Amino acid sequence: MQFSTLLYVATSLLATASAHGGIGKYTIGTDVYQGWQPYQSASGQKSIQRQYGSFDPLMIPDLQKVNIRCNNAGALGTGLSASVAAGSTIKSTWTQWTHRPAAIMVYMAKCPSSGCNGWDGAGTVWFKIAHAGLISGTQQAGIWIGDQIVDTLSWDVKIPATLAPGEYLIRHDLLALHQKDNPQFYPECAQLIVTGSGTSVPPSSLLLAFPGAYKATDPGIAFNIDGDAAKTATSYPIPGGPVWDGTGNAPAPEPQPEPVPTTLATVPAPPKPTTPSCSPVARYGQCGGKTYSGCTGAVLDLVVLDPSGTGGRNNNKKKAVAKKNKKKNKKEAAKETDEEDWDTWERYLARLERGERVA
Ligand SMILES: [Cu+2]
Repeated sequence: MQFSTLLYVATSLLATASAHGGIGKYTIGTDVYQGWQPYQSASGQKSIQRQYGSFDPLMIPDLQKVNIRCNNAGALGTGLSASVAAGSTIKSTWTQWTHRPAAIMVYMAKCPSSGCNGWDGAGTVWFKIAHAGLISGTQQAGIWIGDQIVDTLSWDVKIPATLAPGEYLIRHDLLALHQKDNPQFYPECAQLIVTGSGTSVPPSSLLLAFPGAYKATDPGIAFNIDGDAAKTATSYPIPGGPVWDGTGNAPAPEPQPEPVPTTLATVPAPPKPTTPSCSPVARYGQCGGKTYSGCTGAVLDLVVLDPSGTGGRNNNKKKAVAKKNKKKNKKEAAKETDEEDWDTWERYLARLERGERVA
């Protein structure tokens, strides 16, 4: 074998070994974060991305292994994290990608208070923040998000604007579907420090575990792109459940206000108060002079407030009382001339009874 042939074979083997793909860098604003370099020595490498071994895919049997989480056997961080504001965009750039029929899923997981670097992402802690699959056309002949990634080698994902700040892992997962019933998974994780004033975390019903989130029987995983159904189907069921919409539980729920009725028909009218909000005072009791500061409610039964006229009966009653008082006053005044002051007081009260304004 000639040297040139040997070189060709060697180059082909290397190309085969490193076909497929992996994220090589993350760009946040103007900051570029180098990804893990699986074909360079692990010694001394530092990256926001978790260590992984190659651009080779994980397969169906790996769905039950810890490798499916971050494409390693639990290797932890190398001390670096990228700061990113909630609501901003992370651009992932793949070193290479070759499979056009492919979906992408992106998840995050809140790291414990000790931070991400020493945490392996175990538990039902992952929530999906973005995904894409079949863009247009049929499964077999249409345009997939994988086409875009082959063409541009990049994809943007937005950190939910409402997400509570803190340390998170982010997990990108490309799913190649070009081989019938043999899906290939390409997950990688990176460490983030999310900033901002958001208060939301996803509801527990949306949280997933890796391994566990994917099953071999999921319709998007038990998938035959060569089958008859793929010739006509114009949508693709992306694995891993729905994307969190950014609303949901606050980490430390605030006390909730009283529920507001939404349907009048189901809400009885509030009962009328059985006691006035201001305790009535004895009749005339409020006439204590300028300094009086007590309840003024009792005066209402003296002043005519009856625009409809239906209270005429009460008016007649008051007039009768006043007349009686007047007659009584005359009689008493004749007998007791020294009670003039008292008479003045009685007349004052009578004017009040008639609803006249008195100084
Ligand atoms: Cu591949």
